[in-house]
Amino acid sequence: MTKRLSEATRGALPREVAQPAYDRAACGIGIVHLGLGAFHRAHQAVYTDDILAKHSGDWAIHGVSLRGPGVRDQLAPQGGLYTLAERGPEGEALRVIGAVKAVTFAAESPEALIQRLAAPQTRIVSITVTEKGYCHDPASGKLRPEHPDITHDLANPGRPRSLPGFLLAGLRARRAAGAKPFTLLSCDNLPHNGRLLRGLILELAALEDPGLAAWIEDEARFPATMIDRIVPATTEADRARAEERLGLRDEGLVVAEPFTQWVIEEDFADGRPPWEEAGAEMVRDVAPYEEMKLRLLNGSHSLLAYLGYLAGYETVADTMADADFRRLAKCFMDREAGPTLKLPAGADLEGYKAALIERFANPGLQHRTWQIAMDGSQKLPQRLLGSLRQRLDDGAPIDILALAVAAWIRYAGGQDESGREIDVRDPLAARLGAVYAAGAAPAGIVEGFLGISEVFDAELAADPRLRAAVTAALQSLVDHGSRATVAAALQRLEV
Ligand code: CS2
Repeated sequence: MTKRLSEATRGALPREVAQPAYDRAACGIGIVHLGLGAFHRAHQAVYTDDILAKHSGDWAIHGVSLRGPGVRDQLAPQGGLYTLAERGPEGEALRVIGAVKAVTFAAESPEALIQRLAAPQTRIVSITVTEKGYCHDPASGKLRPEHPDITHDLANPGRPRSLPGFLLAGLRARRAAGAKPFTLLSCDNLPHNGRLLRGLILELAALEDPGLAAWIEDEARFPATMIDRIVPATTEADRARAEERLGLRDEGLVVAEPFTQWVIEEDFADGRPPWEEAGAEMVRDVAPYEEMKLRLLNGSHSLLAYLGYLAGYETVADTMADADFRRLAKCFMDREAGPTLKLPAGADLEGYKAALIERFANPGLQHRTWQIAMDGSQKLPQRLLGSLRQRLDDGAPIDILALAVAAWIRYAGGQDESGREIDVRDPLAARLGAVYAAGAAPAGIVEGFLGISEVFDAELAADPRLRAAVTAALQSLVDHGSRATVAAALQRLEV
């Protein structure tokens, strides 16, 4: 059996594989990261690795999984080391990342995690737990006190389960120790992620102890971020291919596109690594960057994922290889999502959109439409519904936005175009399926979906233009399928 990647074996890596040239042992842990998925390992951890390579310093990462022991089992035996495979149209570059020094699974010892959060050395707690990890209502941005993990955490504040519960426990322990709070750095694809997280923590704290809530309000910092890099889930085929090149087995491998971007609000409670030296952009207001990214990149991604999946395409690159779908994505950005944006100063909108088309088409990435289709109920509001609301306010056409919503509904119904079952992953999956089944015909189905208040606010739900456009699109998807519907939409739009 091939040996595992680790400090002891990495000396044997081939020369073409980059690896940490700094003394990992000398770097103390200053960041706790909650949600140690592939995205963090291919994004923030890489920026931090660059900084450690330049300056050393106490900014190494303690990575924590909240959901299961899998990542811990992949990384702990490797001393936190893993490989980043950067795949562009021209090939693949491999680099071993050393920034993650400790890896744990929260549920195994919640007390130990709280202690780590409370330790004065912990200056930043960064977060990538995906949309659903925030235990909030996506349409309103408010905490769901009835969420099972939140009720659990209110009853067991010393042994929490949820992201807000752990953050609050860490803050509580720091306050008790007379220390200042850490900075809470949300790196999830949520609108105003810093402000959103702050609101949720304050709501939870207020339910427990108004004094704690007031202290957090005054002292804690929640900078917003815009994060961008396409990082598909790693497959066994990826690991086998890397093993051939590395000569070592790496269970923690992550695969990403070459592009990466990180925009961070300059608002930290207790220092930060000089991430700008690794290419991050430090700004006063992240909102225009974030909106541009969520509405163009993620909006098109969801559009392509639902329509592409229904059309039988396995990956985004496969979907983009179909000229009609590519034109639809371009038209979506040009005519519907793009015009809603307040652009960041100096932004090159045309260049950005053109780059997105190329990034989606990257044949080196096997980004499954099914993966992006996941958790639609949590994603739609910021990706599509913000643009929709604005277009409706402006009296502007919403054809493609409505088609995207209809494709999500069709997908969430749980059966593909050949009648095969779809493995719909979504916290609301059971309800979505039931609403679809109860609707019988498209008008009734759309009526039912618009009534899901976690996704559609009352104003959107009541808009007759939205209802009519989504119903017509769903009717076409049901009667003619995704490909024919896309072709007809392009014809109508004269693209
Ligand atoms: C994707 C994102 O899975 C998804 O829903 O749209 O993960 C996307 O790849 C990233 O946001 C790109 O930065």
